[in-house]
Amino acid sequence: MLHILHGADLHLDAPFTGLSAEQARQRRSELRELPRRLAELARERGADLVLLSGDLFDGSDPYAETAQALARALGQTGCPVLIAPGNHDPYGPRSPYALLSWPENVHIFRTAAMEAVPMPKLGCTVWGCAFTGVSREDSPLDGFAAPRDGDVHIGILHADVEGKGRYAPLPESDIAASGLTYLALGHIHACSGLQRAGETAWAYPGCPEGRGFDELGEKGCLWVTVDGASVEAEFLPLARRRYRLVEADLSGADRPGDALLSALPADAGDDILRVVLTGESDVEGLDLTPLKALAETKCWSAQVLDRTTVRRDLWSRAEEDTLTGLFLRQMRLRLEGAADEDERGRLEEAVRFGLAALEHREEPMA
Ligand SMILES: [Mn+2]
Repeated sequence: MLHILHGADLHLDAPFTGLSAEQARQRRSELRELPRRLAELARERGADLVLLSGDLFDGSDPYAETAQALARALGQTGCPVLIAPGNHDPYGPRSPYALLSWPENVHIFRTAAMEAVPMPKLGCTVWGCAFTGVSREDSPLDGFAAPRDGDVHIGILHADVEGKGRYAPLPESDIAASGLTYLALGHIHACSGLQRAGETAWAYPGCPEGRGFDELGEKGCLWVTVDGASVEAEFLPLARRRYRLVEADLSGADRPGDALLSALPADAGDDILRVVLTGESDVEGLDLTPLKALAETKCWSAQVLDRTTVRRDLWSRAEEDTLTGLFLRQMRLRLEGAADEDERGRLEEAVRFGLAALEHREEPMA
């Protein structure tokens, strides 16, 4: 049985453009901690292999301390580490992969063609290749087939499955023909979960830390167990901070701050939130600055966006000789006969939805 810790797309030294300069600096230093936590995870769980499928660095010229911290951490995994450089950190004579001295247990793939690294103690062979420039338009597995020699064959690549573009487009048919038991991929930043093409299982772990609101929620790596032909994968969260979207409905709220606070999740202390204010608000020209400060008492960083609509006088058109007028007169009668507050609330909501539908506006948020 083989236990593999599979990570990709760390993007160390990413600029974190959505944050203040101070917070971006803090994020970069937190990101630099990621390899250490990855190594700890490998050691604690007793991994047989660590596979890192490219884009470890955001650019080919990372800070020296970042590359050194990565090399140091990877020396502490207690097992072989294999790296397949990606389009953000291609292998080249001036890349940190060539310039830095890496610990003995770290193997870096250096060629665009597939290279075999036999692991006799583990009864497996790891095949991998590298981006050697910022793009490649061929499939790295074109014509590739691992020998049927009784070994378990594992692959590691930075590639774009079913992609058409410049980042190693990889047809699923090439994966199916590869003879690999597991293919550890990098490039796509959302975790794919375990996929299958023919007899080959493949997966993208996604990036282990989000860098913006297009990389939401829990992020991490994969713990892959290979037992003969059977492959299983477990997602392990690793992100220090999550990006999350939150909606705060201000409808009927006298104090927007209270509505905002009650919408914030209790476990967001370390997270980066985008709070979208919705609903009908009586407050014209909401002041977002104090609301942002208030939100940041419950999370690490917040953006606050105003998407509220100003409350309209619902009944102003009740006397019109139109369908809208008829609808409003009917609803007014029902409201007058409402048995309790609950029913009143539901009817008022029905009026808002009905008006939105009749006027072809977007439905108000319920
Ligand atoms: Mn990437």
